[in-house]
Amino acid sequence: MERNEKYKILVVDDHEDNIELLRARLEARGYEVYGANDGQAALEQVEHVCPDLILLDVMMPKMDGMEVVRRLKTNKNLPFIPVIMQTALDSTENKVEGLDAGADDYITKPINFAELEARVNSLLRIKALQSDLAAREKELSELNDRLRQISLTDGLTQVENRRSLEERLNEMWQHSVRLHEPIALVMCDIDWFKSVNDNHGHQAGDSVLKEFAQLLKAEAREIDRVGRYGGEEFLLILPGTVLDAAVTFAERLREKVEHHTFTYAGGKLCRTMSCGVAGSPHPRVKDQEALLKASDDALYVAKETGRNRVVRFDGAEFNAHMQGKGNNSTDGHQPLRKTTRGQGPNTPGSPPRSIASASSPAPSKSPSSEGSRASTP
Ligand code: GH3
Ligand code: MG
Ligand code: MG
Repeated sequence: MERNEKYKILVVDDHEDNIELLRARLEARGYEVYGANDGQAALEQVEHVCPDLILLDVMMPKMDGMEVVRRLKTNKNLPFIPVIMQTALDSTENKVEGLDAGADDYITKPINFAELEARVNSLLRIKALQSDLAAREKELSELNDRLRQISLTDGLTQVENRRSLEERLNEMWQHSVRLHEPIALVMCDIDWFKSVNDNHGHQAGDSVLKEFAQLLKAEAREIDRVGRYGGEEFLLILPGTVLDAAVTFAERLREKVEHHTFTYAGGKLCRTMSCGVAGSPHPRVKDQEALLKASDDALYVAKETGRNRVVRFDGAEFNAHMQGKGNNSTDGHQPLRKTTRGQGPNTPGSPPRSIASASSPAPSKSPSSEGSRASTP
């Protein structure tokens, strides 16, 4: 492996003469040499200079070489540093003990320098391969993180995508159950969005979606999750929030959107949104699927009752509408057909049904009046 820096070798020996002898030889071969006279000094040098290889004497007073290698090899904060034990005892037992303690090789004193050089070179080659491998692993792990990030982000709006929302909801639901904390959902859908595409082009539609996502994000708290659940449908997960507070929040969002002017290349336009809000604890919300469905059902009612409005799951208006429909089974097992949303009397082009109560905001204008609301700068 090509490398510009010199390799750093730490020589550990309680005899200064031995260190100097090896220093002269190794420096002549182009290595940068550091010395330490005892085990403790060796460990300190390792922290300071982080050597590429250690030549370690076994027999030393206080802390012997075996203990030094044991400590080095069990220190998880250190990279791989090859250790060659140098021992005067040419006994198999001694070599085995050194290798067991974590040494990578051994050499017997008196040192044959040609042999030492060959062992040093071979271990430095392994070390270089190791470093290369570690760098690749790091790169791969960063790439994996990036891929995961991409897989959880909506490409167009850069907010979380449906998969991410479902993962987060799952986690947050478990958390809320464990800690007996409330949790709420706001399901939002842009009203008459199709007509943005139809009247101003798909790119204008894309611009509106991006701006809409940022608008929701700006209003949400740091701990809330905001994501794109489907085409022009967005979900907010509000942990630690009771249903009443979530309805108030959704109403504020609805007003923001109503008064916002969306900009696209070539013009400006306004849009409204409808929201369905559900929360837990609630006697009819037993799990996260039921919570999600409750918010979706409430959104359905918001669409059916005029759009540009916030409907609370299991509120008076919700229940009246469901009874009128002959469908009050919202316990999470009988889904309302999504396809009914935006159809029937509210088919784009026809005015929305105006059965909103007096206290409700004015129903959103139908796309038939779009021309007057979209302006060109
Ligand atoms: P409603 O008030 O009932 O929600 O009416 P709507 O027109 O908003 O709803 P509808 O379901 O009829 O149409 C949704 C449209 O959203 C249709 C689809 O082409 C468009 N859409 C979905 N995803 C994208 C997107 O990524 N970009 C653009 N430009 N349009 C999209
Ligand atoms: Mg819509
Ligand atoms: Mg929709």
